[in-house]
Amino acid sequence: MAEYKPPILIVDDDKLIISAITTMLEQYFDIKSATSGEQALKILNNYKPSLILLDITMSGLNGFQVIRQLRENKSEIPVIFLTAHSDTHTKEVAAKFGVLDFIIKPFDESSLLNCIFKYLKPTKEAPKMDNRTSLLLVDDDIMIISTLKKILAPFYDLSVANSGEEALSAVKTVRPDLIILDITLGGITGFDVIKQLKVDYDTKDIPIIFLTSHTNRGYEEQGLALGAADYIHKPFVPEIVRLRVKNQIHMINQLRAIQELSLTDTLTGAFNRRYFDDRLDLEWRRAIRHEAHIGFLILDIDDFKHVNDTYGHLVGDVVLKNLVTAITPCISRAADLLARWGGEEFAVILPGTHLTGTTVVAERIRKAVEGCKNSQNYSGNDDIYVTVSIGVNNTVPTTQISMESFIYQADRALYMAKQQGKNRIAIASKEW
Ligand code: GH3
Ligand code: MG
Ligand code: MG
Repeated sequence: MAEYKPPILIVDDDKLIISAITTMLEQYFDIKSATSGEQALKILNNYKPSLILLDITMSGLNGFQVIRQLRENKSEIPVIFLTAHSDTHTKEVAAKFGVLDFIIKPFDESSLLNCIFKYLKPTKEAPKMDNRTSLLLVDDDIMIISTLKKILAPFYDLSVANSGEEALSAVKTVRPDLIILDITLGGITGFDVIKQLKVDYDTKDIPIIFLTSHTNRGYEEQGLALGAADYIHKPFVPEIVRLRVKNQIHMINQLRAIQELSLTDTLTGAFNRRYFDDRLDLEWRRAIRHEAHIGFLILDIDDFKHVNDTYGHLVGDVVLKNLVTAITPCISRAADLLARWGGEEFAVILPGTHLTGTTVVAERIRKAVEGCKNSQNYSGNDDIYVTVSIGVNNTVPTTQISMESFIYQADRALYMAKQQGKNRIAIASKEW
């Protein structure tokens, strides 16, 4: 298999340097270049390299201005400065904006490669950039942030907050998978931050690692009692921090895999009854709060017993799987939900949908099933077609209406559809 070449952006106003670096690196990396700071920022609008090699002295926007702008735009792409000399000011700016390293001009191929390889190497496979794990680093000490960035930037998407207040607002926008949190910050403390995050349904499960110079036992006990996943003392050994973060991320990923398994029906891949019950409950209460409509369908395969009796249960299973594949495109909104209700029955929740819309979706599903030949995963000679009957219900829930009676009405409508000849939809009456 071909190696994955991580993307690098070279920014230098000297075309000869760009061409020299490109020649040295193109064997290992996917190179793009910009000959000015302005051009670099434009490219970075819709290009996310794994690393930027950034010249400092350029006409127009210089390297300092480029990195300042990037960080102001919340971009934490790792940067290495290309420079003829690294004076005190350069070092200060580098520390402030978390620059990984310096490559001092003039350089030769091996020093360039050695420096870059410390942070970035070609890999066997492309990393899954879409679902890269994101970390939020919270510390008011820029040196700590800079050290953390060096060890973590190659593996995770990083965001930074310099105060507790900033952290709380960043959590809302970034939705980090893990937070590394200092305790003593300028305003509210890390303890205040964790307390607030733990009482919010959306943030209570984000693991938090305290990284603090408070080494006394009381603090550590308090941190862990508040629900922190781990507690690390400053000064810290960078590699230990990286490994502890890695362990936490490993645990989160396992937990997510288990959660996903526990929510889906193994045969069809649709959501299972347990998840359905939770979501219906949630959507019902949400609809009460917003005085919004909720649409509900219950569908049952017609004469499914006949399919099993004629072709066997395994083919019956294939039909169930194909049914889910056929129905899935019929429900398009993000909040819509299809679940296996049990056996050969399925249910659909359509939050925020009026009766007309609910009926349209029901009819669309009925047609899609009717037209599905079930040739997928089936190699027999017969064309197997099935149909469904669908009970439709819709209401604007209030505290006076019970969810159970709402479901019962849909079930009655389904029974009517069967009575009236199957392969049809029937709408529930409020009188039932
Ligand atoms: P109706 O039109 O009245 O709904 O008739 P029907 O034959 O579909 O209904 P009935 O309730 O008599 O039979 C349901 C059938 O669904 C019988 C049962 O074996 C089958 N079934 C339920 N779950 C599964 C499953 O997971 N796999 C297979 N292959 N069959 C299933
Ligand atoms: Mg049934
Ligand atoms: Mg049936």
